[in-house]
Amino acid sequence: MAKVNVDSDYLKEIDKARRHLRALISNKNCAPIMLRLAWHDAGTYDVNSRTGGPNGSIRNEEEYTHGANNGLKIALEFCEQVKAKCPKITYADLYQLAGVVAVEVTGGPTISFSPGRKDSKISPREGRLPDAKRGAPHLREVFYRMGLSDKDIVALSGGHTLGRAHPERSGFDGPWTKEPLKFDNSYFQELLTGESEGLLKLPTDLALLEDQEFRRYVELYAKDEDAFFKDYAESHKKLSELGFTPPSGTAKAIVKDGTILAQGAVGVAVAATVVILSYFYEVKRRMK
Ligand code: TBV
Repeated sequence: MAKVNVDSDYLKEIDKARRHLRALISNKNCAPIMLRLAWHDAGTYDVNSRTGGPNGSIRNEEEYTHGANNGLKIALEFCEQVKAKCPKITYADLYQLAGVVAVEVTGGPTISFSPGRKDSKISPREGRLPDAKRGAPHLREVFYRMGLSDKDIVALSGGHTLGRAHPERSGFDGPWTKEPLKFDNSYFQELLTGESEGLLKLPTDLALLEDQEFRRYVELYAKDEDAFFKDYAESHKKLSELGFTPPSGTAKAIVKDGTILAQGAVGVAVAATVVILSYFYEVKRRMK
């Protein structure tokens, strides 16, 4: 498929899709499964063969029927409702935007989003996502294959602040935190104290405690939510852009809080000039 033309029309479509996603996610309370969808589309990336990654291939029946993707058909169908209203957006961008919005509307950090991902019809073979029944060496093997680091592993695992496991999907049962629709650092606090009854701990969750390198981050994030939010936003952005280089030299936009303030070369030049002039004006005013 040809490159995605990220022009001002495409940026408008992204903005519209973002607003539809906000409404849909708050209506259906489906932030957790939308985040899981974004992660499972991206998490197949292989840095050496440059295959897999956030390319929308999870929409292929061959891939969404992989065992690790049990239940994600629900999230794919929610996304189809948005695709019907915003047909220009690629599936690859739509699924990643859904993940970013899911974190945002549940109170998590703002994650900067660059559009332009291409769709692929080619699905990787089954077995690239982590197996929840295994330990630290397995986690490292899978995340290093994506080109991600120990810090990314722990920060992204904090995504389990949202949602729950379902017996009919994964065989596990229950939420990780007391408020599974709120994005905060409680996943790490619950992991460390282990006091609350009935909360879920997968073998991969426990691996974060047993491995010294992982545990440093667990302890930091449990006591410092700002540090968690900052690292989470960086790691999530990396995950959402595996194998993707945002196009440059196409339409630029000045975006504040997800809203396009100005777009296109001229719009950006004008907006930048206004910002610079108002700065000088402010300096002059203060000197009086
Ligand atoms: C659900 C597996 C975000 N993740 C989820 C389930 C399981 C795992 C339950 C599925 C179900 O029964 O509905 C078994 N969790 C894992 C595995 C690991 C893990 C294998 C290994 C470390 N998860 C995740 C990342 C992100 C998530 C990177 C997001 C950034 N996963 C996620 C959410 C939900 C699951 C929000 O994987 C809840 C979905 C790194 C819902 O409520 O429907 C953690 C990591 O940790 C692996």
